[in-house]
This record gives sequence, C-alpha cells and structure tokens, in this order.
Amino acid sequence: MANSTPDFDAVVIGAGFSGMYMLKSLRDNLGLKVRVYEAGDTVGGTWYWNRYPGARCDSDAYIYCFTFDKQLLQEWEWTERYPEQPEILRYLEHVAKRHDLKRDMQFSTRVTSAEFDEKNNLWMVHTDSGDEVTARYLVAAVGSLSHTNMPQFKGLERFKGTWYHTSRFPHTGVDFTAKRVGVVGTGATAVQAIPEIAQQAKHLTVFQRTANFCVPARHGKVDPEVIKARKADYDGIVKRIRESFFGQEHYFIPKSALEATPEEREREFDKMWDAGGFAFWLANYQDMFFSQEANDLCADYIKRKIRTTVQDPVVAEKLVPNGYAYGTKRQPLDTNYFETFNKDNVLLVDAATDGGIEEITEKGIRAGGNEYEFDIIVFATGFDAMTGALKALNLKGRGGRTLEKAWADGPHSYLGISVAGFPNVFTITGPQSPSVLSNMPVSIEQHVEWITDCIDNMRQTGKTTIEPTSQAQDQWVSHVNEIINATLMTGTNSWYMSANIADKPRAFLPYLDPEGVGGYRKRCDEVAANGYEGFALA
Ligand code: NA7
Repeated sequence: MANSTPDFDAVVIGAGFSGMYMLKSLRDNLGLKVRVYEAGDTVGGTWYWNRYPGARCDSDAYIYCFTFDKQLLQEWEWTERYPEQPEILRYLEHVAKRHDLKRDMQFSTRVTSAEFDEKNNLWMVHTDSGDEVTARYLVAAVGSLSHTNMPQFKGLERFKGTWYHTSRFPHTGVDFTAKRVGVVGTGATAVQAIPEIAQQAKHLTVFQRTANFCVPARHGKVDPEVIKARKADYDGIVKRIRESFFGQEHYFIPKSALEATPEEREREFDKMWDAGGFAFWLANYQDMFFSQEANDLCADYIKRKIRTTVQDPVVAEKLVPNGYAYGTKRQPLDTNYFETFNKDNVLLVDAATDGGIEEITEKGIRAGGNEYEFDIIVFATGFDAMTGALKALNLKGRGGRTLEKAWADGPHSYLGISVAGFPNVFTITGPQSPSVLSNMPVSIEQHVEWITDCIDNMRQTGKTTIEPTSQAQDQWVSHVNEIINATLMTGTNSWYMSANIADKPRAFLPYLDPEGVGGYRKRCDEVAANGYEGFALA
C-alpha cells in the first residue's frame, strides 16, 4: 500500500497527440492532478519537431485528428487532403487552447530519468530543468518515431557547410536557393522533402541505400460536397475506423491476387493507384502481405510505373526496388518524387550501383570513391523507432532494473501498453501494440481511453499498483512474433524490424493483430472486463 502522497497523480511525458489527450482524459474525466513534461516549447510532438520542406501527414486529414471532441470534428476545416505540418500544429494548438491544456504542461523540459520507489509505490521523476517530483502513474506519451537516428558517419565534424536532420529542422526554415544540396535517405520523409528541395536548390544529390516502393499521394483540395457528407456521417466514420484493420477507411480485397484474372487485377491496381494514398498498400488483395507470389504482382505494377515515369532508363533501374517484398517497409506517399529525377539539377547516387557513403568530408560526401560537394546536407535517416524514445527515459523499475536491460534483446511488453517490472507505467502506442501499423490518432485514443478506465477502476477498487505478470508478457511477445512470422514483413530490413540501426537487436516492433486495430481494441477491452487478466493488481 502507498504511504506517501505523491506530488501528482500522474506524470505524462510528451505533449503530442497522445500526451494532450491523456492529460485531458485524466484531468477532466477523472479529476486527477496531472503534470505533462514536454521537451519542445509548445504542444505538437511529431508535428512540432518535423518541419522539413514538404512535411505533411500521409493519412487523410478527416481521420487524422481527435475524435473525442465531436463538436470540433464539425467545426474544424482542413484545407487539403493531407495537411502540411504547420496546419496540423495549428490544429493541435487550437485543441490545447480549447481544452485549456497548457496550464498543466511544462515546456522546454525533458524527463531525464525516473525510478520506482518500491516502498511508497511511487515514481520519482527527474527532468533537465531540475524538477524532482513523485507520481503514482507514469505515462510515456513519447511518440513512436521521435528518437532521431543520426548514423555515425565518419568525418561529419569536418564538414564546413551546414547539415540538418529532417526531424530537427530549424523553426525559421532553410533557404535552399542557389545551394548545392545533398539528401541522405529515401524513406517516407525524404520522399516528401526531395521534390520540394529540388525546386529550390541549384543542385540536389540524393543518396539512396534502398530503393523504395512509392505510390502517389494524390494530394489536393477535397471536394466540398465530400467534406459535407463526411461531416454528416462522422459518427459512422469514427465507428468504422475504430473497428477497421488499420484505423483507416481501407479494406482488403477479400480474395487472393492469384485468383483474379490479369485484366481484373490491372483494373483493381489502376483503381487503387488513381485513388492515391494508402489505398494501394492497405486496400490491396488480402494475401499481399502473406504470399510472395501475390506480392510480386503488386510490386511489378509499381516497378512498371517507375519505369514509365523516369525518363533515363539507367536512373529508373536504380529507383526500382529489388530484394524485398512490397509493403514491408513503411509506404512512402509521393507527389512528383519519381518525376523529380527527370530534372537536370537532380542526381541519384545509389549505394548498390554507385557505391555507398564512405565518409563526410570538409566539402561534402564521399561515396563509391567520388566526392560530392555541398553547401547543405540533409539527413533524412529516420528514427530509432518505437523503443528509442522509451529507453531514453532511463526508467528504473522494480529492483532498479532498467528498461535498457529489460529490452536488451528487443521489446518485451504486455499488449504494448505495459512492461513487467515497471508498475504503473503505461506506454501509449508502445512497441508490440498496433501503433505505427495503424492510423496513429485511432490507436492513441484507444490507449488513452483504456488507460483512463484502468486507473479509474484501480481508484474505485482501492488498488495502488498494476503491472503485467511475466507469464502474460511472455505469452504476448510469443503471440506478436508468431503472427508476424507468418507474413513477409520479417524478411525485410525495415525499421519495423529494427534493421535500420546497425546494433539494434532484430525484432519486429509493432503488433499486427489478425483482426486489425478493431480486433486489438476488443482484446484489450476483454482483458479489462476479465478483471485485468494477465496483470497483477495490488
Ligand atoms: P526511414 O523510413 O527510416 O528512412 C530513412 C532513410 O535513410 C532510408 O532510406 C534509409 O535507408 C536511409 N538511411 C538510414 N541510415 C543510413 C545510413 N547509415 N546510410 C545511408 N542511408 C541511411 O525514416 P523516415 O524519416 O523517412 O520515415 C520515418 C517515418 O516517419 C515514416 O515511416 C513515417 O511514419 C513518418 P534504408 O532503407 O534503411 O536502407
């Protein structure tokens, strides 16, 4: 039992989508005393930090938002299909104001460590501003793709020009006019940034390690009639996305790609290609993620598109992905990405054919024995996904055991929301939950609501601690791996597989529920309904 009164009922780390709603829910629904610590100087999280040119959401705006505020769903007008970063940040600022969130948030403050006090069943939280506070509950709302991956390129300190990582772009923007620019990486971020930078820069060189299966975003204005119809049907939309596979209004074609005739398949592929966005990835034939043969058919279609879009056949071949299954890396959405390589001021340096990056020099980048000179280098090298930001919290659970140690061979969680040995810690969209395999706001709202109900239940029943049993956790980890081992995902060197960082233990990070995010939601609700099955409550 607790024998000390904490400073706060809950400390929430991070003020992005997750932290904002967590605060709102615990404070306004349960009446708890909550403190949010946020490293940035305002709300936004992902949408605060990622300010690179072309940064925008890859999900349709009408479902990439909070759904708990029904009035706001009606009032807020998104300007385009996929809003740009400044617009999403404006939206989040508006939500913060509307729900008076900032009064319980402390900005420009990073949580540096926290340890569990087993005597009092409290977390002691430390920040880089010198705070030392105690809390009963600790909610990590730190984001899944927030811990920057900056590879240790030899010689970086020698570079005389300026360099940036896309996730830490200056808030004042960067003027690329008349500059020689190098971009390292061709992931979803680079695919958004490259066409924008190419329009401004004198010359752009793109360093590609792995070619990517990009599909068109089909970005633009949304027909006002469609917007009106969606607003009229928001209750239906919310219900559908919550019960759906990916938290999107996308549904697999309920047949094998191999059963369809070539003509029928081509028609379906064209339809998805023309619809743009995640349709090709998430509304494709149902065996696309399971059967190599089915997957090859989808991949071949995209390869044909690349070859017809890129004029120089040598460049086209470099841009055609090979050696891994389509859709097993995060789907980049493009607006004129492949077309950009037709421009005279754009050069592609492909690791496989031209040689990989060897070092950074005073003047630029040496790759394949050639030196490329730059005024600016942009590293679009991604993140230490899902576990990086959590490990960086330096949590010490029971017996002083660190999360770093507990996860030395990859993440171990129960339901992706809790970790054995770390009582009263909740990880919103944590590893081994659907998280990045879903439309994030849907998964965030689900976790926040589940955590709120859990804490409410504990208070009503006089419980002080909750933590998963090792047995339940082990079973969950086996289940997560068993499901994913039946797919093509594990054969690819993706950040989903922890393979983007040299020394990261290979493990699949999110969870693919066989019934999608709707199925996962049911699973979590059943755990709660069965008296928090798999958890030890005391
Ligand atoms: P990603 O998808 O991890 O892409 C990073 C890119 O950088 C990718 O092309 C990597 O090649 C490349 N990379 C990473 N390390 C290196 C080194 N050491 N040398 C050369 N190239 C390297 O990150 P993004 O920011 O694009 O996207 C992350 C998510 O943000 C995205 O999925 C959305 O959810 C939003 P690789 O493919 O690993 O060979």
